[in-house]
Amino acid sequence: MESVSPRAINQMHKEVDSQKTSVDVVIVGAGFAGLLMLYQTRALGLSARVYERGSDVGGTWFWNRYPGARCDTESLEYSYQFSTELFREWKWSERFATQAELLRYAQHVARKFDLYKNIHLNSAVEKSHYDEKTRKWFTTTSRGESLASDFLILATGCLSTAHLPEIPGMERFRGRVYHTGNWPKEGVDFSDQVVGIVGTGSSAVQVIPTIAPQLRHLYVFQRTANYVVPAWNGKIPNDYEAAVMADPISFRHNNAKMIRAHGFRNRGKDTSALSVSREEVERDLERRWNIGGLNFLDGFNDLLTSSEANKIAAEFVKSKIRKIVKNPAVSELLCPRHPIGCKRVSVGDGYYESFNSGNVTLVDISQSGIHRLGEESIETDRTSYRCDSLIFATGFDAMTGPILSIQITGRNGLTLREKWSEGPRNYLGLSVCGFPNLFIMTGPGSPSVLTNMHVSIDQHAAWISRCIQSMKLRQLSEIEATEESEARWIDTVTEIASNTIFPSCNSWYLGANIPNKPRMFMPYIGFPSYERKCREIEENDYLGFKLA
Ligand code: N01
Repeated sequence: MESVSPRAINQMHKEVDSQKTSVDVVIVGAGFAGLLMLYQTRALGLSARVYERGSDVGGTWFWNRYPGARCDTESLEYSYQFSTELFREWKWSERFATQAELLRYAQHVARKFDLYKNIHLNSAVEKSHYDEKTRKWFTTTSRGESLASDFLILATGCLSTAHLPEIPGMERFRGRVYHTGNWPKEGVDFSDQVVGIVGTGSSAVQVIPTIAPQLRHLYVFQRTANYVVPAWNGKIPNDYEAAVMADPISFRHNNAKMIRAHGFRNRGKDTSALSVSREEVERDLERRWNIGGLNFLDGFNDLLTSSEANKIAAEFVKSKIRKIVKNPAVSELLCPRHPIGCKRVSVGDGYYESFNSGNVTLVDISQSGIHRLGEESIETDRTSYRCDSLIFATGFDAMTGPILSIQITGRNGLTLREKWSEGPRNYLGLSVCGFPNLFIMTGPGSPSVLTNMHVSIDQHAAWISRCIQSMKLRQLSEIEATEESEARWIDTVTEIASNTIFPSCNSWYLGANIPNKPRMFMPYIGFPSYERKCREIEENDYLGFKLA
């Protein structure tokens, strides 16, 4: 009998899939969330199609290819755990994985579970509207494809709409301009160039020490100084890896008990930093500084809720900056003025050290910003800096940007953009009143960006698929949040945040980095309580939802 290659089988599957005019589920995005959602829906015997704007899977790790890009959550935690076989077979080469390794991992998962056959690449979803008569979503893409589905699931990512600020003279600049969130696939050779980088958030913190050694000069334009803790990246210790692999289920279960769903092994005490001596708090901070990573603020239970306790941690990091950076004027400029943690703390090695190098200049633009771009320069109110290339590490229209870039129309012709004109109102972050059978993965209103994304993705994929399964079994065709449950949920998210230091500065969590974006604290703080609430709602026949 003639054998057929796996590639040919995949192609045949794809052709069959392409001829469909209706499926159970359309999923937007083939990042880690979209891939798992596809896997879960198929496991239930449902038909599904994923549309992905990129030319491959991977989402964040497909687009963010800038020099030095790597994850700030530890590899063993930042990986899928739905399959123990997958978990054990993939060997991470470092404690914090690089973008390239994370992309290879996403591709491996898509191949291993035969997911590519239902993924249409290079297909950006432009519009989707709900038809109340047929109770179906109709989705169209940039390639002119259109498909009806019972459910629409947005797995569009939280940090996937790059924000390029409007600066006068942008069109005049003759050199190359890059954004970290949209980096060219082929890479960039900056050898011997003079480069200007705008922004000092997590992306810049990784770019700066990586490219500085190859440049003639680097100008760093800083509007707000940033807290950066070390990663101390390196190989994963064999004994630690072996212990995790011996019992992945407990590993996962324990991490999910943490507020940010990671770092159980470095958990702190459930006591106030103000209930012990300052020396004891500083000893713990020193220990955590030497461990490296995002659990730096986990030592006590009020470093993110009491401004007095927070100040101890903030001062600790500033004392480190003053020790590392030799020029006192530069180190003062690098010392942040806001509470630590209200903007995401960055993790990276060698950032502050870069400013000791003769070819790196910190330019303070906190008072008057960038005035304009010249043909070959960036200009502030005082000085013009000649640059060959510019890197904008200016962040993203976070959480809502990727969702609202699609024209989504629900009941009575209401668009999601109109519905969210004053902020992303929803229930559990999962569902929006007026938009039946639409689910959002790790969106605003859910713990999302304040957690290990893999744990949140896993919880959402499982909850959504159980919900769809239950509806199919009960022959229900509509599920939708009520207006009251939505209002109560937004109050809950806001109230929890108001008891912390999070809303106290202009962060992207609040939408404050995007001109004219409505201010609303978007993530729900506390993975364990969120998970519990979702479970209770499900056990109470989807309390707060209308079912039909
Ligand atoms: O973006 P950001 P990012 N003129 O928004 C400045 C994740 N991530 O891409 O603070 C001048 O944090 C802005 O200044 P200010 C992580 O969750 C993770 O770095 O608004 N400057 C800020 O300094 C992270 O939090 C990893 O005053 C302007 C910078 O640009 C999130 O992605 C790696 C400006 C933007 O910082 C976003 O990080 C990378 C303007 N007009 C990213 N507009 C890891 O896992 C903005 N800025 C390690």
